[in-house]
Amino acid sequence: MHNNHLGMSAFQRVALVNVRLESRQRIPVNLLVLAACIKDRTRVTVFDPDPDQGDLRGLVEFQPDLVGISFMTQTALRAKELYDILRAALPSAHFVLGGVGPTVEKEAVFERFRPDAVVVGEGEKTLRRIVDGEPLDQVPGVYRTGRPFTPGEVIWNLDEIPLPAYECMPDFEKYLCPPGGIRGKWFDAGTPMIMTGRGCPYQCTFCSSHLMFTRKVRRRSVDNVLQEIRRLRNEYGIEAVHFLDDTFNAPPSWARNFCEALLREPYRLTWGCQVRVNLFDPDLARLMRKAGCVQVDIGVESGSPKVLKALKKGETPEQTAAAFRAAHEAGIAPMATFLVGCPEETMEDIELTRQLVKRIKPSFSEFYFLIPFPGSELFEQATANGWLKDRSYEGRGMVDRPVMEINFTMEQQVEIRRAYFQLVGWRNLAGFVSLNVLWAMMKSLRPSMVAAALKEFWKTRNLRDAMQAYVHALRAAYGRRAAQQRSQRAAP
Ligand code: B12
Ligand code: SF4
Repeated sequence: MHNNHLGMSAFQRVALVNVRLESRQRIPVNLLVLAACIKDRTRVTVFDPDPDQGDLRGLVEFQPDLVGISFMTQTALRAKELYDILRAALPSAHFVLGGVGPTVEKEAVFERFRPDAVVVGEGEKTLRRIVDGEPLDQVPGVYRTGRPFTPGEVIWNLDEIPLPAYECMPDFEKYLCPPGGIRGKWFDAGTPMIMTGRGCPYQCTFCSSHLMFTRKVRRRSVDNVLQEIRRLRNEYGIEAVHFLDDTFNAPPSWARNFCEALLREPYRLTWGCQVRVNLFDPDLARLMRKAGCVQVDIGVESGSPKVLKALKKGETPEQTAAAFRAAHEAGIAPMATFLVGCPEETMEDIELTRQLVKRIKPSFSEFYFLIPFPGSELFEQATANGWLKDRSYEGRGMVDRPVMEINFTMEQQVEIRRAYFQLVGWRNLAGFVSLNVLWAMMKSLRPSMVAAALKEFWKTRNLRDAMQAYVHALRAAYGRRAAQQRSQRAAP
């Protein structure tokens, strides 16, 4: 039986591990921030194992005495696999689990994994206290079955949180790779993500964000965010970023102040973010465009007022139409996400959504099946009404098939989604593969990438594997380039 008490001693080597299902890589900003909080106390490294490569050697060779694993509900199964492998390979290490997955299901996760601790909520202060060797029962935010639980401290002043410690990720430069996360554009150094705030005051029934960040909006100071941007530019040559806040324009005054401050900076930055339509207007759109915003992602969900009400979205189709108009007119590409299989949704509501799609002309549209994540109001409704038919979404990442039956069968939902995608087919293609991207792709092609792809195809006769080999070679080439440029910048 593993010792479930960490005792008073501090840890010498901490590994923070991200769990992902796709070979597509995104900088694990949350873990880099956590690393920044403890790097003055211990040696810390952030790992982001590629599920397709399956190589955990670097992590095991690091010989951590504390392993922190981060996952969401939809990556929980992969997290358990990784946990079992690492626990066997590192028998004397201690294990803590954190992230939205453990936070919304702390009891079940503790029972399933039996770790030393589950960290509930924001991890910065809790992890620091664990690393300092405080007895676990005294650390707020630590959950263990059968022990008293005190919620962790909310960090009200976000400027207290240090900037992400990119240097704690051994192959960080590999993440600075084109095309980046802004559709239809190509950035040689990729598009790192920045979080400028936490907390959202809205009540959407499918959302569990408040369990992590509360319903009170907290924003970093504009200057604090600019420091992160300047560092990314000066050290890594970044030209574009993506803001991953739930709602970038809450409150709109913060977004305005940020844009005005950005315009006073001596460089130009290209960026994208997520906005709510009820807080977006033509003036803000124009100002954001002037400050470099080229893409806004908008959770439209439905074209039916009745469905929006059932989801407690707090927005109307009219507001959505006005916001899309404002974005198009300002020259910002508005991207839309919609939900399929909502409560109270009938064929008339689907028709209203189709009409709205035609009216607002999103530059790119995505259609998701509605998933009831634990901790959300929808999850309670789904359980109470017997809507949930399939819980396997815990292992599947991007959710590609329905899991509930409310008014439509699974087959009908698949058909509805297919018809939606048909409606936006060309527009989606144009939003994604612009001439600019095609030209940049051609220019970036290197014989080594083509050779890697051909070799893999020869071996497996599988086009997907060949594409993946190409992408790995591309990342490696850009990673080497970014590392080289970084050392040149650092040289006196
Ligand atoms: C950016 C984002 C994405 C991005 C990138 C995700 C990524 N892995 O980097 C993309 C677009 C890919 C994405 C996709 C999806 N996402 Co998403 N996403 C977010 C978003 C907006 C921000 C995530 C983030 O970086 N937050 C900032 C950091 C600082 O917070 P954090 O990760 O929670 O970390 C803190 C704590 O959790 C804790 N912590 C985290 N890890 C660890 C580890 C240890 C050891 C410790 C001690 C502490 C700790 O400390 C951190 C600092 O305080 C959140 C909403 C949100 N507000 O968080 C949704 C969210 C995480 N996504 C969600 C969902 C549902 C999805 C999708 C399933 C959507 C879909 N329908 O396909 C997919 C699934 C992707 C996948 N393969 O897993 C849900 C998750 C619900 C759940 N129960 O799991 C959220 C909460 C949104 C919501 N409204 O409900 N997402
Ligand atoms: S879905 Fe977005 S707007 Fe709605 S409550 Fe969650 S974070 Fe807020």
